[in-house]
Amino acid sequence: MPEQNLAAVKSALSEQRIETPSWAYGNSGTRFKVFAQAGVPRTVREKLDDAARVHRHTGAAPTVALHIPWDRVEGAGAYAALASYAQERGLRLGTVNANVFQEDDYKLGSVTNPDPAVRRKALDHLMECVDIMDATGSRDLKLWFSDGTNYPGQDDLRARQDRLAEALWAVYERLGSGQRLVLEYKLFEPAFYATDVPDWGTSYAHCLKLGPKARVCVDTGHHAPGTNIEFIAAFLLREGKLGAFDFNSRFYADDDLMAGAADPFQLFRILYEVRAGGGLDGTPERAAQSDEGPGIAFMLDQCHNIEPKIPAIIRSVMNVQEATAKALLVDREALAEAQRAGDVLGANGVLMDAYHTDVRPLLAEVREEWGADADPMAAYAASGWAETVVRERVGGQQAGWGA
Ligand code: LRH
Ligand code: MN
Ligand code: MN
Repeated sequence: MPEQNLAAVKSALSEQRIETPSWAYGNSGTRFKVFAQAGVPRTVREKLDDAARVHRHTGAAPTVALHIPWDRVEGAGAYAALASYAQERGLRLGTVNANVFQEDDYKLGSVTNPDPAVRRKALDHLMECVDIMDATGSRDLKLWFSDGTNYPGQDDLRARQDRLAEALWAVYERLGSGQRLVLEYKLFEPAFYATDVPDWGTSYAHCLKLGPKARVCVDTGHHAPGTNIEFIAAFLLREGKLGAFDFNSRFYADDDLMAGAADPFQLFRILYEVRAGGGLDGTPERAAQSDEGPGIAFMLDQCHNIEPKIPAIIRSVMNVQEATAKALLVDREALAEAQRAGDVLGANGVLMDAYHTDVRPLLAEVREEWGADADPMAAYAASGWAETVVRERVGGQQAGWGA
């Protein structure tokens, strides 16, 4: 590869940031059983301590997504203090994930509930999340609603969309400058007949009406099997509406396994479309200050039920980086040439050449260049952190998910 191209690939890699989810550090898992692990964080601060280890070894994960109420801290100035705690560890607090899916009041929905008092309560929580963003300096509010119905006729589908639009508008109006909302969709579960935000089209339609600060969040585990997620990414990016990814792997449904574990080729295809659409352009620092430009948040949304958590998160960050590096290696000129010539096999070959490249040595090199570890997994294992936390942390916290 020409020197110049290599420099561009390295520079794009060094600008990519991958946000890790606070809930992946705690004891969480499937709804059938949470296998508690020793040494997991008992407090939000301990989750940040673990996240700092991931960032230290990978050099690519400086922000941590919070989930409210799982990460709620009480008292005046508590979130600002948490932000300072993060900063002292080289981290920033990232996306604030709202949670209106775990209280009895939400049995029939949150913002789409037929009862106005329940809708009010849900909206109050969303507003609280924006207050928290003000204190933490977070850019994005992530909205995922479990709202929906289990039986035909249970509620009016159109009225539920009206209620959703009303709540979204109220939140949108409350956003400050530089803040955004990202609306996540999910095909099904826990609602089985009709989910109120089941797909990217529904999310897109709401975001389009709301305006430029509203974008779609694509959780890779939230689609029907066989869905072409890279098409969704390409389309949304073209429309300026791709706000965020929640990366994880799935074999069957919302499995929340490590990103790039089940289908690294799919992750490559997605990241190639992101690159082709300019989604890797621009520094995250610049994007964080603005609701303009691509500003895509690359997040993980995973649970680690049987595998050790910190190494699993490190591995996931590396998997996203490897897919990104391969996407950056695609020879765009050769591809365009083959496409123009109608050379089907040649064009496919250009993509596959990049996919089959072993990018691990390149990533080891860039990590060292930016002061992280060439082999983050080995460096973490050698650091002694796992042994220290098992010794010092007794009685790890349940993340709140999947119990
Ligand atoms: C829903 C979801 C959403 C939540 C997270 C814990 O399945 O992906 O992003 O906030 O899980
Ligand atoms: Mn998600
Ligand atoms: Mn999910």
